[in-house]
Amino acid sequence: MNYWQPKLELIKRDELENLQLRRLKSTLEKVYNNIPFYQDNLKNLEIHSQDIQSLKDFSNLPFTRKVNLRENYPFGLFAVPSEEVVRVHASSGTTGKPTVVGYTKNDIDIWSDMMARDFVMVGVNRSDIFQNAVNYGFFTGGLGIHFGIERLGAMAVPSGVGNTERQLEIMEDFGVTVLHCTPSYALYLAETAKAMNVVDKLKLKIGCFGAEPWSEEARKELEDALNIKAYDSYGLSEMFGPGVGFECQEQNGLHIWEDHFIVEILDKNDEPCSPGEPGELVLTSLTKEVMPLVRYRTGDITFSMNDMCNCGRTSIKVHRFLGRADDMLIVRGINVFPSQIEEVLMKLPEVGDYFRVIIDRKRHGLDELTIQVELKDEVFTGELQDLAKIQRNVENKLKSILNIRSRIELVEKGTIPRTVGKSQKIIDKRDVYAKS
Ligand code: DLL
Repeated sequence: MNYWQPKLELIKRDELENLQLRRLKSTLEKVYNNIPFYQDNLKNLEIHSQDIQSLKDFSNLPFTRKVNLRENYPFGLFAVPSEEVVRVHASSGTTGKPTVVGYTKNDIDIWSDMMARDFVMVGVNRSDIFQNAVNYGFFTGGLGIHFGIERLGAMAVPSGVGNTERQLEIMEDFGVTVLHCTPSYALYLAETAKAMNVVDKLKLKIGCFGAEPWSEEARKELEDALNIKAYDSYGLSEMFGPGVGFECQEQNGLHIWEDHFIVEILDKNDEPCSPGEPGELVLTSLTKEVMPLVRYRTGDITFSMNDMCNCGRTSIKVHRFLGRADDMLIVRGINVFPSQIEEVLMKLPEVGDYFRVIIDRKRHGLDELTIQVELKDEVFTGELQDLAKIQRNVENKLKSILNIRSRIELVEKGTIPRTVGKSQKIIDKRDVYAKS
């Protein structure tokens, strides 16, 4: 089986645009008639759903932001009565109330098919045994992925999070062939599998990793360590959850399903970026019933790739995510993305899989960037001068890419805390100082 929904996955561009326009009109009707936030918003701008006659008119519509979800906590953006809502999920930010999203039975169906599409795309089939090692709760990665596995008809192993050794025991005993978790947890699983000497006993062949940014180097590392093909999976609770974008077997960019979303990538002035030019991904949902969102600013930075994909799927492809607009650190006036740091570090043979960026404002209000880097065990020769050499090398490599000098702190393997879910790679201490 190559495609789950071939008609939609291989749809011609003009047919796709007709479908998008039809679905957009019905989405606008829905939000206009049922959601006070959009009623106010669109009325203020004197926009009526009938005004949208082509996808070009679309750019007149106002944006929706995460803060609008918070302001309407918990159910203020729901377009249907609560009798029709069969599930909610929530995602917690670093501050304030979580954002809550809801689903009708039909929303869950669409989401499950979207996930099944993704899994088939990377070669999963009904005979696979699929371990989902993420949190089953408000996080959409638990039930969202789970329902997709069941929809496809593979065997779901809902191992959840925690107890890494037990996770590996299950993987071995059940003959698990597909693994889904965050890439940072996958690295930890790989590290533990090596220490337990079980890698050769595993039957894994495919890894689907997502929910946080990761690098091409991390992919290589995971593929080698676990003998798998590793695929990037992107999604956000506001747009169902996982499944929105997924790599195909080309492993070169993520397909975003344009029958369900209108995709825009916008620059600093909110103008469309050309292919290859990084900008913020803005999504409009076309099929969601409980919480349709118009021009939602994801905060995620990527760029579109304009070549036709060899897999035959016609939907747009975007490059793996470079980070979030709000992850971008401005250090002494220079923009720094943690993904750039990761890319440099993962290429250095002495460096392990974990790093942490600490940014602080100490002397004379100047920002200082410290990067804690875990070294591989074998690098510790006991000779201080060897460490100093590595430190200088890491510092210079980073300087040449980031254009600012950072302080490198080499630490032993195991020093940086392992996480079962999304990892926290940046510790920004500057606010604390600003307040004091
Ligand atoms: O993380 C949904 C998900 C679950 C995706 C499992 C993939 C796998 P939220 O908790 O709402 O939903 O967080 C969404 O996570 O806006 C991105 O900033 C980030 N993110 C998700 N996937 C990727 C990825 C889930 N593949 C937020 N690469 C998004 C980079 C990602 N960032």
